[in-house]
Amino acid sequence: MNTQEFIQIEEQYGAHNYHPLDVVIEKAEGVWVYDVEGNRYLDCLSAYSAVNQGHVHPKILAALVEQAQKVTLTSRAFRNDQLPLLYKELSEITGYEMSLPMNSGAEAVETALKLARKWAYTVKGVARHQAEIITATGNFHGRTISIVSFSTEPAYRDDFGPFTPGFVTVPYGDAAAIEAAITPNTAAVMLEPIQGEGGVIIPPAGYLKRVAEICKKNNVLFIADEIQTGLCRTGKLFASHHEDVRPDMIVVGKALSGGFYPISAVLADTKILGIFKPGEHGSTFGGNPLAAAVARAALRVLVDEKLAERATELGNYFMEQLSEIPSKHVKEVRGRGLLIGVELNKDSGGARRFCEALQHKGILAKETHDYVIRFAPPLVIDKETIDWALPIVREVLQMS
Ligand code: IF1
Repeated sequence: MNTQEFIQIEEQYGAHNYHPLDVVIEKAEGVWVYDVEGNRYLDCLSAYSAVNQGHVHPKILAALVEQAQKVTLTSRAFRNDQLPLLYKELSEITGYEMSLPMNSGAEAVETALKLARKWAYTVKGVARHQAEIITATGNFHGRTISIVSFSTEPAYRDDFGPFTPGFVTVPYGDAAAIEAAITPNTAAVMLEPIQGEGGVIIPPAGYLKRVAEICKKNNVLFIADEIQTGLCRTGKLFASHHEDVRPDMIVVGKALSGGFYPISAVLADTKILGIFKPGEHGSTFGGNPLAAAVARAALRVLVDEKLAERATELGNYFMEQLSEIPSKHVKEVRGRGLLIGVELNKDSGGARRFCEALQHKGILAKETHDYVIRFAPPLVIDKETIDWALPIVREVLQMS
């Protein structure tokens, strides 16, 4: 079957909860994906930063195949030989004493929210069911009803009420607004160190550090959602590290498996993660041996291939070159490491048409919030490939 035939079937039988580009991918390797006609594209989305290690990384594939032939799922009613090793290796790599594995990023975010509330009631002494969690405008933390309850994006939130109470939203980037929103019932502040979906929004220098100080001073937990910005994407293991901030909880997902398998986790020290007692939280697939084996291999690739350093070096080069492209459409080029956003002017006609033009020239990029083109290729990209892409991006940004 060809592209149109696949699209026709998808449109008929599948819910239309996305508006994807009309490219039907059949296989992928490294930074390249191939459609059903054999056309090759440079992937500049990395499945929203889930394939930082590159598509179908051989070492992660080998770990998946080897484990899948042994045992894939034991449930947590019993133990398995991969999860303890993942716990240990996550702790050694991230510096957090404990972790709690889940499957999707949203599940891990919900886990962090539940943990913050339980901490508020059992440690801080907040009156039960009065806990408040502060979040930021422009946030994206997942699609569950509790998470969209504090979304400021109408498309993500409207029509899904009634909403979960206990969330306070303040302008992103404004530390004073967070301090002003803190009450005796505040359990936590949850932020993305850089807002990916919000349009690659980088907060003012010192913001994260200031928020961490405010949280410490007010006995409030600082939760960093690093599901998209973490695991080397922005040039450090975690984006929080750009300001030497060590959040009380870090939420990871996506590249934790290199795109092979849904696995996410909450990272924290024992004084926080030790609060959960047996039976209080969990999930059928959470911590399964296949996910754990895949995550162990994915983490090893990040470290062995020095992907954080690579993201810094190649991200700086890519951003520098993009900034030099003269284009009446470009308002700003911004980013950190290989999480880059090109914001277009409001009279540009919107980012979608540029993404479609890029697609027809062999580059897959995704618009976010109508006017930003996100460039986030796998961190295994090389300078030669960036140099191959730049003339194409230039041509597209200079179209009328
Ligand atoms: C979609 C956005 C990105 C995330 C952060 C939690 C989650 C995500 C910072 C939830 C997930 C994905 C979800 C996917 C598209 C994509 C996305 F456009 F939706 F917002 F990346 F920016 N925290 N982001 O970025 O993780 O439950 O999906 O595993 O829902 O359309 P998940």
